[in-house]
Amino acid sequence: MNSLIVIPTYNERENIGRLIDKIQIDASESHVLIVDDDSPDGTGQVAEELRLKDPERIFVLHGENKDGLGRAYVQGFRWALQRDYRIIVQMDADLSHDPSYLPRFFEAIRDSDLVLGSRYLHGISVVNWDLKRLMISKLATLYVKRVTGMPFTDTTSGFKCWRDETLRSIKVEEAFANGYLFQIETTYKAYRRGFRVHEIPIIFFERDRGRSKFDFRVIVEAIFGALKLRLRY
Ligand SMILES: Nc1nc2c(ncn2[C@@H]2O[C@H](COP(=O)(O)OP(=O)(O)O)[C@@H](O)[C@H]2O)c(=O)[nH]1
Ligand SMILES: [Mg+2]
Repeated sequence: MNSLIVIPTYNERENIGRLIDKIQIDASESHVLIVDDDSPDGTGQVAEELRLKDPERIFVLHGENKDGLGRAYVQGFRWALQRDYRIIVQMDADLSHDPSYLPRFFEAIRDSDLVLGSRYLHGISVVNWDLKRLMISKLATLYVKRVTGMPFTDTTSGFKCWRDETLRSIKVEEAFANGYLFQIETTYKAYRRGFRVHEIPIIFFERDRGRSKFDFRVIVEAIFGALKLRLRY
């Protein structure tokens, strides 16, 4: 199986090495693409050092500006689709997404076109979030379900596994959104085209190092954007 794990990074110097070590154990066959946006903390250099240690498996793209998560993923997916990867995973760099779930994604993608890692499939599986953050995320999910009609329990999760043909078919390079809305947009396009989208349960661990980049603006973008998606696709 020809798989690539795409990891966007912005100021993840303390996390990226630990994550790559874990991926090495849990998905030793997979290639990894780090997409760094010229992080001021030097994540890009750390990524280069990791690449030099294992140049057949680890690749790095360096963006010039912090253009947001959606744009970083579009760059990474384009790179993947220009090569012959059949399975493409997206995950955060901050260890919120545990690589030990990767084998389950690879298993589930055998009879799916897109697999979503869900924090809400069996109750609430989030570690170390305060009540405010949890409420925002849960309400956002309910709202998105209502507006878009998607039946999934977690539409803003960033731990996902794609078949290459699904990404090609939804024309992922034309995705307009950033932040959480990027996750909603790409899943919605796959859902609307009738692809088989399945959820598997994951436990999400809030980062213990570095800082979250998401703020109020990203949430507002997602609220209005979900309506826009419904009108556009
Ligand atoms: N390349 C790139 N990565 C980003 C950007 N914004 C966030 N990320 C990465 O996207 C992932 C999720 O971001 P994070 O701040 O942890 O969001 P949260 O988990 O929702 O709090 C992390 O790996 C970040 O380093 C960006 O503008 N460019
Ligand atoms: Mg995070």
